[in-house]
Amino acid sequence: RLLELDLRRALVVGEFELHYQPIVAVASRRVSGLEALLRWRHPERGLVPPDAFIPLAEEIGLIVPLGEWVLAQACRDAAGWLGTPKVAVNLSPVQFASRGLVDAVATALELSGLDPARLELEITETVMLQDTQATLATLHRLKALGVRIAMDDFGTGYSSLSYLQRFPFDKVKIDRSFTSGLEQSPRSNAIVGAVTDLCLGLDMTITAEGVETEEQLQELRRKGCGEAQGYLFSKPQPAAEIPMLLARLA
Ligand code: G
Ligand code: G
Ligand code: MN
Ligand code: NA
Repeated sequence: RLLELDLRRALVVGEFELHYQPIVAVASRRVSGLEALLRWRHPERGLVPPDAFIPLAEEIGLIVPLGEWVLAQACRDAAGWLGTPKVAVNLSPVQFASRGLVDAVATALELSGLDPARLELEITETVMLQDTQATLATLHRLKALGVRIAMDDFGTGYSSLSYLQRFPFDKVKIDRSFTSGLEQSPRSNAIVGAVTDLCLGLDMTITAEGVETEEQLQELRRKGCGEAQGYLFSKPQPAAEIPMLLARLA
């Protein structure tokens, strides 16, 4: 279990870093928030993406302390940014189900001084498959802290409209597999339109992920989609680049 040892060591010696990708208001093109995306700066392997180590971190329980580090670091970073953009943090289902999650969020907010309304927690549909009562209780405790909750990768998992009815989401992020078909695929186009209308009706923000072209952005604008995220605006950037990015896109 070489990788396991390596991963535990990485957290201790501080080899993880956060990159950030802007989330932009479709109408104004202003940055409304930034999503924190975890990277591992490995001494020999270089920059390792999360898909390569998060499943193992979940398996060995390291995702809990690692996730706490992400929460604390993202809140600290955001508290120092110019203006008041939100910061979005991805939560693993394992981390979501862990006992200390709500306390970890509260602690990250307290130590950073970040306004809770500027913290957004992204959870996937997998979380909803777990014990509904416990999930609902956790979501309400998080909401009581004043943070926002977003459903990530909407449409790819076991999407059920009942989740939108039962759980207090502030935002839905529609998966990039739908965005990428906006122009060529009438089906993807119809799905994005329907999900946008649904979110508008439920008073939730909708963010289209993976926006890569100006044409996709215009189509999203026509549909009334509130926010967009993707390479059209920026790839995820190291934390140190964010002040300049904010000055440029503000
Ligand atoms: O940035 P990239 O496209 O490589 O991210 C790949 C996946 O890793 C995405 O699905 C994203 O949600 C997930 N991810 C990125 N950062 C974190 C994190 O801090 N915690 C968890 N649990 N998942 C993350
Ligand atoms: O699952 P989640 O939405 O958290 O994952 C976000 C991931 O999507 C990030 O790792 C990021 O690198 C990737 N991503 C962000 N914007 C784009 C885009 O415009 N095109 C593609 N192909 N990937 C993107
Ligand atoms: Mn995400
Ligand atoms: Na996503």
